[in-house]
Amino acid sequence: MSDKSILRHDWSKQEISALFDLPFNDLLFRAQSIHRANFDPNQVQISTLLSIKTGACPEDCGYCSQSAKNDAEIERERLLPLEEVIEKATVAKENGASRFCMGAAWRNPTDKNLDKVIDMVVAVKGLGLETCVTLGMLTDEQTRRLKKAGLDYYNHNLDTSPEYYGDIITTRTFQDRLDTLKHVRDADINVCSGGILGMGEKQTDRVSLLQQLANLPKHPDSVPINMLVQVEGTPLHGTEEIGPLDFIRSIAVARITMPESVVRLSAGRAEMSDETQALCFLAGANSIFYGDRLLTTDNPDENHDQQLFKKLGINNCEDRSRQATCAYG
Ligand code: SAM
Ligand code: DTB
Ligand code: SF4
Repeated sequence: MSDKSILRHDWSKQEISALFDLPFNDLLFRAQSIHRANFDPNQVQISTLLSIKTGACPEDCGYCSQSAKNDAEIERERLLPLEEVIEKATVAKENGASRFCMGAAWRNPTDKNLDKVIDMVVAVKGLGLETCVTLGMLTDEQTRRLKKAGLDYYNHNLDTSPEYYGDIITTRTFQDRLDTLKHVRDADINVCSGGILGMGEKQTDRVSLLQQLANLPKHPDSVPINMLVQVEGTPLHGTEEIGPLDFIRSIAVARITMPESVVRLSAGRAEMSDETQALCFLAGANSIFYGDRLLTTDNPDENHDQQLFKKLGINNCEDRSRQATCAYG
C-alpha cells in the first residue's frame, strides 16, 4: 500500500508518542516520504489574514491579546466596513495569496453580524479568492448560511489537549469546539482546525492534541500549527518557549497522522529562523500566512518570505508558471 492511501482515524496515544520519540532524522524522513506521496514538496499555499473585528472578546483564552479579560494593549475595532475588507483582499490577491482569512474576536457571531460577514464572503469570493472565516462558535443554521454564501473554509482550533484545555480557557469547553467542528463538517464547509504549541503544555498534551485532530471523523482539510506568540498582558506571557526541534517534530507528526491535510506553519514565524522554517517545510508543512500582520501581531514581511521561498526553491500556488502543477489551494 502506498503512503497516499493510509488515512487512519484510530491513532492511539502510544503510537503517536512513539512517532515523537523516533530519532529526528527517521521522523523527518518518514514525514517527508508521506508528504511527497501526497503533495508537490516544493509547493506552499499562501493565505492572508485580516482581523475584521478586533478586541473586547468575552472569552478568556489565556494566550490571546483580544480577550477583554486580558491586559494586552491593542487597538479595539468594531466590525470593519465591507469596502475596507475588499480593499485588503484585493491587495492580498495582487501579492499572490490564494485564500483570504477573516477573523473576528467573538464568542459567536450574532445573526446580524453574520449577515455582514456573509456580504464579505461573497465580495471576497467575487475577487477570485478562496474564503475562510473564524468567528467563534457556530450553530447548525449559521453554518448552513455560510455554506450557501459560498464559504470555502471555517477555522476553529482545538487549541490544546482536552487534558490541558481547562488551564487555558474556562469560558467554553473542548466539547463546544468539537460541536462547532461537527456543524462545519455537516454543512460541507472545509474544516481548518489545529492548535497552539508553546503554552507550557507537556509532551503528552501535544500527543493528545494531535490524536484528537487525527481521530476526528474526517481529517481537517487544513491544520494550522501555531507557535504561541507571547503577548504582554496575557496570562501566558513569559511561558517557557517550545524549542524549535520540538516544534518541528510536532509538524512531522501532524504530517504523518494526517497525510492528506494541508499543514499550515501558522503563527510564530516572526520569531523563527529561516532554518527552522525550512525544517518545518521538510517535515511536511505546506502552507503559511503571508503578509506582515497576523491578527494583532507581526508576521514576517512579504519581502523576507519571498527571499526565503527563493532560497528554498519553493513556489506558491499562485505562481503562474507552476499553477498547472498545484493540486491544492
Ligand atoms: N474568536 C475566534 C475563536 O477563537 O475561535 C476566532 C479568532 S481566534 C484569534 C483564532 C485562533 O488564533 C485561536 O483559536 C488560536 O488558536 C489562535 N491564536 C490566537 N492568539 C494566538 C497567539 N497569541 N499565538 C498563537 N496563536 C494564537
Ligand atoms: C490560526 O490558527 N492562526 C491564526 C488564524 N488561525 C486565525 C491566528 C493567529 C493569531 C496570532 C496572534 C495575533 O496576531 O493576534
Ligand atoms: Fe476571543 Fe478568539 Fe481570542 Fe479566544 S482566541 S479571546 S475567542 S478572539
